[in-house]
Amino acid sequence: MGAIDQLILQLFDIEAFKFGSFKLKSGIQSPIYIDLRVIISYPDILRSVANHMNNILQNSNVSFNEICGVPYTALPIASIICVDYKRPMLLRRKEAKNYGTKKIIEGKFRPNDRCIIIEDIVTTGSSVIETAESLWAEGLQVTDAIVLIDREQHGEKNLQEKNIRLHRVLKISEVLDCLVRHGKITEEVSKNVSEFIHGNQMQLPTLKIEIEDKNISIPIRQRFQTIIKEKKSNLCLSADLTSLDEIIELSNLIGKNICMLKIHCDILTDFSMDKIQELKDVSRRLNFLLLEDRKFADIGNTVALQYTKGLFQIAEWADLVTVHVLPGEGIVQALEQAAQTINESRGCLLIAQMSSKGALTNNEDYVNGVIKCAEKYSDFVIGFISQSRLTTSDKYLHCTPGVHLTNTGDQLGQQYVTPRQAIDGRGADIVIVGRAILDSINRVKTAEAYQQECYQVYEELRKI
Ligand code: 5BU
Repeated sequence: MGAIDQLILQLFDIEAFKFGSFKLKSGIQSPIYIDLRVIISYPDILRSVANHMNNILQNSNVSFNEICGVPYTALPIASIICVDYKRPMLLRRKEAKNYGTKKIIEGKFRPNDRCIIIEDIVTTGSSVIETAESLWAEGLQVTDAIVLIDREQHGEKNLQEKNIRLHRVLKISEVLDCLVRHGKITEEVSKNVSEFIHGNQMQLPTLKIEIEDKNISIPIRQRFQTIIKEKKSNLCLSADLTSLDEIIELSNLIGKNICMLKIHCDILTDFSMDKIQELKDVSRRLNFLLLEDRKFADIGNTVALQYTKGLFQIAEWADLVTVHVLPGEGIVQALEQAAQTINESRGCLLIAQMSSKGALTNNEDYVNGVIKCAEKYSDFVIGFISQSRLTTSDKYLHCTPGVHLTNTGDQLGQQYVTPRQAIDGRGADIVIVGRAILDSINRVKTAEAYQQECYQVYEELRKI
């Protein structure tokens, strides 16, 4: 008898497969019930399951640094494989702790490490996807998952859509064939189960935000507002670093905490369209917007070229750009027209007031002109860079830079307020933070702290 048949029969003997009529969590009546938790009571079977997974690992040539088991049943299996391969194990908590470190992934790893996921059974693939998403958020690379049984209910396709390859020891159809061949179940039972499986293909309900991401016509304003609410973050990281590689690495780590990443592409020493595409991919995966803080300030014809052409082709990748209205509203008209050649929704933030000492922008006439311009081009202008609340309309997001919890300014005119002062005193919706995070000892922890502080104050005041 082949090793696979042997494993299936062992699982049958310990009643990991039950046939009859079972009510599932979803309320659906199922002719099969698979309970792999029982294997922990049978060390030989546990060993054999791990061996089969080891074979898959060897044959598929998947390289990995760590192994992450999905609680609970897959954890003992993953532990055995980790010991066999002498590789560290990770695990994803079911709930983040609400005390201490709030970590969701336990175990040691480095950003960019490759990690494979081990799961006992896959139906829709949702638990593997959830695990992968938490690992991605920590900057790990996850492309492969190994499972003991694939129920063949669309899990493989759901995983494929997330770029995760599914490797399985057993397919449910193989289990049924084997049990019929060995006289454990009748043809009729097998047919019944097959029909149930085929009739219950479970495409994952696509999250609202994913629909929005894929739907390129979704207005950027709406996407922004959804991101803020769903991620509970109104923090924009100003990633004023000169290496795009470093920004990509950082955004992999901090992306989960921010609603927007702001960059200055003209300070990058390693800019390329390929790399910026990589950053765009991270922004889609971790669900934040990309703002190029270009501060356009020329006549319409020139800015349209600066926006779409040259080395940076900003319009191709930046969801939002910043614009001075100093040259008159033609500048916004030109950018809006240029953005229409792009197949995704684009928008801009008008610079109404600046945070720096002695800024000439900060007079009433100027600011009124900016507001008028926003109203005229309200399909493209989704908000302001400001130091005070300019309008009562919820349509415009007020984004405020010059924020630091412990400093009051720098040597070159920057002036800081705290997140609370920015949101409460100055009416900010979005808080833009740069060096307070970048120069901190632990950027990830500091970003988490700013996210929490900013959103808490925002929630308190705006009662989201
Ligand atoms: P900081 O490190 O938090 O001081 O960085 C602030 C960022 O916001 C930086 O990229 C500035 O270019 C940007 N900024 C600003 O500080 N003040 C303004 O009024 C405007 C932009 Br507009």
